[in-house]
Amino acid sequence: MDRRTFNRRVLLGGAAVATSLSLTPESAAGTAEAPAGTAPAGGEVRRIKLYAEKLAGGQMGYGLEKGKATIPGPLIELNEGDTLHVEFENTMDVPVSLHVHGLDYEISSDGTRMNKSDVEPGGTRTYTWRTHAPGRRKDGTWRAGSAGYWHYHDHVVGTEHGTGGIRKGLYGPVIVRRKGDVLPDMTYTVVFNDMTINNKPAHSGPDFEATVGDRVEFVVITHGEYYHTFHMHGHRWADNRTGMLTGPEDPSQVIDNKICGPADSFGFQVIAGEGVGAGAWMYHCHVQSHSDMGMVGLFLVKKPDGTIPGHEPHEH
Ligand SMILES: [Cu+2]
Repeated sequence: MDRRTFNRRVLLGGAAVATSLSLTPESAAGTAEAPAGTAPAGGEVRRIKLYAEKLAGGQMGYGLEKGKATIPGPLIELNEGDTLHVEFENTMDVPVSLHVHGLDYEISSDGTRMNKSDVEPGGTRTYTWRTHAPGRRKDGTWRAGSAGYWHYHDHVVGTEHGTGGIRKGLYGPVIVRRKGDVLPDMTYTVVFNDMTINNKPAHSGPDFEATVGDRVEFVVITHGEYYHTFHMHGHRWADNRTGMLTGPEDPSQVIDNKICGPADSFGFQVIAGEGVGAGAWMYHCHVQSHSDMGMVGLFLVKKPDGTIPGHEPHEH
């Protein structure tokens, strides 16, 4: 089997998510084929190209191809043990960088001006990110694995902390999966950035679509000046690494609302419409003034025939 098919979305041959990244491994040494629907063992070396670009309206974004930058930037998925080389090109007229949270990297991949790891206009630099599985240290203490919902962002535009770059849209999600993790049918990213969601104007979403029964993964990230609370109507998740309970005795709290401060990130999976059915389910920041100011979008859960009861599509 083609090693690129580690992603169930690819295995199933459909419902691929545009922002999902199917990474090309250079080496599959030491890995075992995993059953469909679960992540295989890690340990692959992968390589991608990433571009920083100017977008309309003074915004900026990351993209996997020239002219295809998006806000948020592309989802980067890895398995614990993988190494990723990101060949990063700056197509803009100001220095920019790539700084990741949660993963292992040497100081030369820090993505800060202080460590001379930013990229001048027109320049290229390879950032190397590594990940690892949990394990015991020699002293017997436990070292956490890399698995989690993480993110990357610029660290140099505007200020030496990338305040201007982040504000303009230079951020994106990273998911590191553990062997055996359940894979979703689709993944959506919600970034509370100052008073926007994904840098969109207030009261304009973004909206996310699914069909009843789909396994939908959400990655939630905050950037900017404010604390926010992510709330979704009709759906709940577990407040742990995966957002899923491991069994009926799993002590993780089940929640439908979670605080997310600047540079925090978390993720979870839901079964769309489980127990509640199709509908235009709101998600929003639950700080009341923030909801009122438009930090709201819709989780549009369709019936199998494509309709959504009680919902007239409209600009909101
Ligand atoms: Cu808020």
